Amino acid sequence: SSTKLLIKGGTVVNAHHQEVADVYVEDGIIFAVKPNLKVGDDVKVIDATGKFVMPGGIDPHTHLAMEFMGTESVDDFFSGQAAALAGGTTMHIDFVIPVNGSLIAGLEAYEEKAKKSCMDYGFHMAITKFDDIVSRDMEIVVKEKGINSFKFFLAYKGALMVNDELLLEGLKRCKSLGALAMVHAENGDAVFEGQKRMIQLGITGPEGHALSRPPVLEGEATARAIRLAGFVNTPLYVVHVMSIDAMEEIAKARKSGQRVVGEPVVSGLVLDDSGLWDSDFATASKYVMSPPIRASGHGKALQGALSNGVLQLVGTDHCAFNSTQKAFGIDDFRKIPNGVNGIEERMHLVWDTMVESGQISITDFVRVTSTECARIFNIYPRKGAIIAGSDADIIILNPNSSFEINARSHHSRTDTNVYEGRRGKGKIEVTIAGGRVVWENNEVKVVPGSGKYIETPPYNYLFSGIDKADASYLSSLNAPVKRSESTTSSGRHSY
Ligand code: DUC
Ligand code: ZN
Ligand code: ZN
Ligand code: ZN
Repeated sequence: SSTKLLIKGGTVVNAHHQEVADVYVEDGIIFAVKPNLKVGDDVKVIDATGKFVMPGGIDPHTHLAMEFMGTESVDDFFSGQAAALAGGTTMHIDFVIPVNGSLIAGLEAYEEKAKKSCMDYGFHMAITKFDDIVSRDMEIVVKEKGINSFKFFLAYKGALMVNDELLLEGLKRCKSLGALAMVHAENGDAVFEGQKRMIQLGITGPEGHALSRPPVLEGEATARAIRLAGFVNTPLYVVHVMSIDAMEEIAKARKSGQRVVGEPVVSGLVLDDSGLWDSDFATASKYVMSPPIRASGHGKALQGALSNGVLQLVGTDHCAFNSTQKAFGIDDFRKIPNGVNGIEERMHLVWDTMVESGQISITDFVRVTSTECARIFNIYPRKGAIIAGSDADIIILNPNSSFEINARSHHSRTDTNVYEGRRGKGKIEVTIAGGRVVWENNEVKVVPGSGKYIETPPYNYLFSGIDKADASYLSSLNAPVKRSESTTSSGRHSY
C-alpha cells in the first residue's frame, strides 16, 4: 500500500509565488495543490496552519565518504543524508572523484558508496587530468550516466589541480557535450608558495591555513576561470565563493552578460576566520576548509550578493572530519583535512540569516536553497517545486519556533560542529522525502537504500543561444586575407 498524505492549511511557497493551499501526495508524487482539498480517511493528515510548506532543500555541493588528504570524510551516504533530512534538505549533488584519473572507475566507486542512500542524490564529476580517455569518458558520463557537470580544481597542486591548458581542454569538452563546467577557484601554485612561507615563518597552526591562501588567490583564479570560459564561450559555475575578491569578479562578468553562476556556502556566509586563531587546536582546526573562511566583512558582502542576485544558490561543501582526523595536522596545518559540516544546518542558517533579517523574501529562500539548483542541473520541475507532478520532497517550517545547533544533538557523525551553540528563529518541523515522512517530532526515520539516483540531463537553460552567439561571432570575422608567396632578400617568407 502506498502512503497518502495531506498537508493542510499551510502557506505553500514556490520560487515565484506563495499562497495558502493544501498539498495532496500519493506514491511519492505531488498530486494536487489547492485550497480545501477533500480526501478519504485512509490519508494521513498533517496540519500546517500558520507554517510554510516549501520544496525540500537541494544541496548542490557535498563530499560524502570522500577519500581526501589521507583519510575519508566521516559522513557517508547514509549518515550525511540522515543529517540532511533532519535539516530539511531532501536531495544533494556529490562530487565523484576519479580513481587513478579514471572517471568510470571513480563513478563505480561512488555508485557503491551510494547504495546505502536514504534520500535522492545526483553526481557531479571531478576532472583531475585530461587526455583522450578522459575526453571519451566525459561523453559516456554525460550521455549514459546522467551527469551534466564537471568540476576542475585550480588548487591542490600535485593532487587534484589542473593547469590552464587542461582547464581549456576541459571547458571546450564541456561545451561540446552541453555540460556545465565548475571550478574550485584558488591559485594552487601560489597556495603552495604561501604554505611554504608560513612554515618558514614558524606559523604551523590552523591560522597558517588562512594566511597561506588569502582572498587575492581566490580572486585571481576566479577571474582567470571566468575569462577562459568567456574565451571558449561556455557557461561557468564557481563553487564555494568565499571572498569579496571572487564575488566582485562574478558580478563584473554577469554585468557584461557572461553566463557565470556563483555559489556561496553557508560557512562563508555566516562565519568569520576568528575561530582559526583559537588557542585550542581542536577548536581552531575544525574551521579549516578551502578556500578558507575569511575575515569578518566578507560574509556580510556575500549575503548582500546573494540578496541582489550576483550569487544564485547556496551550498555547503559538507565534508566532515572528526577531531582525531583534524589532529593529523597538529604540528603542520597543511596536514589538517580540509572540510566543515553544514548539510544539516544550511536551511536553518539561510532562513535565520537571510529571511529573518529581511535580506531576502520567503520565495527567494526557496529559490536559493532549492529551485535554482534544480534549474541549473536541469531537474526542474521534478525537483525544486511544489506543483502537481513534482516529487513529494517537502518541508514544513514553523516561523515562530526556533532551532539550536550543537554536536550533541546533530545527526552528522562528526564530534564537533562549526556552528556550535548557534540559535535562530524558524524550525523545520517536518521533512517529507519521496512521499515518506522522514523527520517529525525531532526524530529521523529512514531506511538505507530508499534514496534514488537522479540523472541530470545536459543542455540546461544556461546553454540557450550559445551556438547562435558562436555563429554570429564567426560570421562577423573577416574572411582570411589571401596573400601571394614572395621571398625577401634574407630568404625568409614574408607575409
Ligand atoms: N574543500 C574542502 O574544504 N573540502 C573538500 C574539498 C575542498 O575543496
Ligand atoms: Zn503558483
Ligand atoms: Zn572545493
Ligand atoms: Zn567541495
